Amino acid sequence: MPCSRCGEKTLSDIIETPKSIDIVGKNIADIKDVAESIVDRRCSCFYFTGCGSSYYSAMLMSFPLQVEGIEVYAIPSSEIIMYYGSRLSRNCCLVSVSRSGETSETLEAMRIGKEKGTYNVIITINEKGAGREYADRYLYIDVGIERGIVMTKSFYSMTLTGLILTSNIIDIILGNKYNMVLYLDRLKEHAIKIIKEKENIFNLGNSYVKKNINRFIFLGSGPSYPIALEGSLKLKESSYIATEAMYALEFRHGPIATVGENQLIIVINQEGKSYSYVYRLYNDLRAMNSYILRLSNRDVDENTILLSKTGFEELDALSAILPLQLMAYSYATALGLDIDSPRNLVRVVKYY
Ligand code: F1P
Repeated sequence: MPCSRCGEKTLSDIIETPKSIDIVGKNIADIKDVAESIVDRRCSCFYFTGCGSSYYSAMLMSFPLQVEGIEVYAIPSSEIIMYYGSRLSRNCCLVSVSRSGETSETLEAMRIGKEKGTYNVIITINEKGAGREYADRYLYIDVGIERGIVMTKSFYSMTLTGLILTSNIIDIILGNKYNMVLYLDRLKEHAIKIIKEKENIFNLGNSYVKKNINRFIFLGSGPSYPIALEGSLKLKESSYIATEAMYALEFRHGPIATVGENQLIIVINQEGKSYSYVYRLYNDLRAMNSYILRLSNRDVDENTILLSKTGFEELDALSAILPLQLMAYSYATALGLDIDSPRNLVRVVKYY
């Protein structure tokens, strides 16, 4: 039975995304200053870390640094504690992502880094997080509290902050000029349009419940793989159903056997190096009559939700999370579940 007042807090967080983009834009000078401090520190290796959604945020923001001569790793905080801590050194920069700035694994990863001499940066929306104790730079983005438990505007704004940070590092090192102000305008335009037309996405979520679809496979490539992971987690943590995410073309190697089941395949197909390969997979899957939803900024058909077209692939990939958050909200609500207080979830995980 659909739940009328369920998810109001989470929906209001999601609807604040355009305002959050503006607030990140107001922090560009601070972000640039942190980028300069990282370059001055001459970090030759970068570790990006976090937990849950914040780990996926860390994955995406690390992408622009995947260039010649820079060692980049995106690893969950727990794995740094258990396996990778010994590899941290003063040559490394550790960028931690944490909405609360209080998650125990992330704080411990930062402590280990500090002990090993890493240059520690944390990106957070909590002004007074415990992470301050271990941080050389504390990148606080004042988007306001997140009322819901699952991460929505915090994911978007921390990831955007991290992408501005890493693209600035590349700017300084390689002289690649990014027009971030123009990109943010286009990103905001897209967010406003998606929110204005949110009923279309709500109708999709409701239709999936009506069709008894309770298996979802999210496909993404390059910078949209972390978004596939986050979209899958959003649905899983709010509706408790079987969802999974994988690199798009990996679907051909086994999981394609599931085509024919009552499932939805969600293909994130942003313009960029992977575009034509993923578009071919999408068309092959359509020919196999699978339920499929595409998110793209090119070759838009009736089955495609529009992505932003900033010309910066990582940002266009990030733009996909907004419709996926709205879909998770509508699907949970149509099931009569309250995404504002998902079963077993806590706002801050303080134990491991
Ligand atoms: C990370 C996290 C979220 C998750 C839930 C509990 O928190 O695990 O990813 O969705 O809200 O907290 P944080 O380190 O970003 O505060």
